[in-house]
Amino acid sequence: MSDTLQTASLEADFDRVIERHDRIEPRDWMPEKYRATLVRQVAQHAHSEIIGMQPEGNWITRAPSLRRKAILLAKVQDEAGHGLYLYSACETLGVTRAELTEKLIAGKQKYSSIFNYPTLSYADVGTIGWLVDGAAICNQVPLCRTSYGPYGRAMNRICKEESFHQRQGFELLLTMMSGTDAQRAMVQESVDRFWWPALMMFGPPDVESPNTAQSMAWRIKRDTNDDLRQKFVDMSVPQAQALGVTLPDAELRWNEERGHYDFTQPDWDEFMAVVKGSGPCNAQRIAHRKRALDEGAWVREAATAFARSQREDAS
Ligand code: FAQ
Repeated sequence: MSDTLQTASLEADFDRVIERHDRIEPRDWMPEKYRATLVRQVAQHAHSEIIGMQPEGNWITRAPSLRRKAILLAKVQDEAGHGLYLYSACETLGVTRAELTEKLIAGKQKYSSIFNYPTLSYADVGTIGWLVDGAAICNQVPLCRTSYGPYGRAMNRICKEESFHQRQGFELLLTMMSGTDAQRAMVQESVDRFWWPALMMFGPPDVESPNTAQSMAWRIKRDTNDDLRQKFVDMSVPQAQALGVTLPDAELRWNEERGHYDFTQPDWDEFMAVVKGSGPCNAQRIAHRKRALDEGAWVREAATAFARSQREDAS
């Protein structure tokens, strides 16, 4: 068979797997652009989990009680674990974790815009759990059915843990909301700051999203950015009412005809600026990641030397 005929037949097999809502596995043939799209999305997702440790990690030494410190430590450790599952999934596509980290530090790969905003009070730990993990769950539950096997399986486990994170954030805010006026004001101020960046997490509006159509056709993404954003708003409004906080959007109201809440779009110019590196914490986040990488070099060298000596002893 000629090369062209063989590629056409492999492509037809690939299309049939996608059509059946089945999984593509690492050793299966896949179009180069499918592979590149997955590397881009999964790497960006992994980097988000790792960089996402920083805003909450900022409060570990200043947690208000031993119980809150233990909860926060466990959550931040979970995010590290999520990053590692996702780097492993990405490595099945023929890239190494070291290459991906290098690209992150060089600004050639992205991470979620949300982590370029600062955490200014302990209420932010609760708001990140409630809104940021809440948005992450909305986005990630459908990704459990993504077409690439290792990514979907990583998402199954991550989603279970993210649901727990969301509940702990809500519980922290609920506790603060039943406290003093100052604590309630702290929660409201935090929600006012995080609401708009949380809406941005789903990516640009569908009409401006260059990747959505192809990623949906390949079933890498299972829903569009706008559909997931709407789902998040619909889910968050009753939760805000239960907490007793006001979401900072005067246009937020139930639309009987649509069966959804109407809401104001976030500032997309701000989103673009943050994605391009001009957010409040972009430089700080990457500098911190680079410092951790440099300071950990001796650990990686020692682990590699130990693994090599074990292999030599065994042979
Ligand atoms: N931030 O065409 P689209 C977490 C980029 S949750 C930065 O719509 P796509 C858990 C996008 O890459 C957060 N950049 O792109 C946690 C593209 O640029 P490129 C992580 C963004 O891929 C909680 C361009 O804009 N979750 O970490 C963002 O089809 C608490 C055009 O956009 C995931 O990554 C953004 N928000 O859709 C951890 C979920 N949005 O690459 C710690 C998986 C878009 O062409 C504490 N990812 N861009 O140069 C996805 O579902 C998708 O990649 C989207 C973007 C929906 C994020």
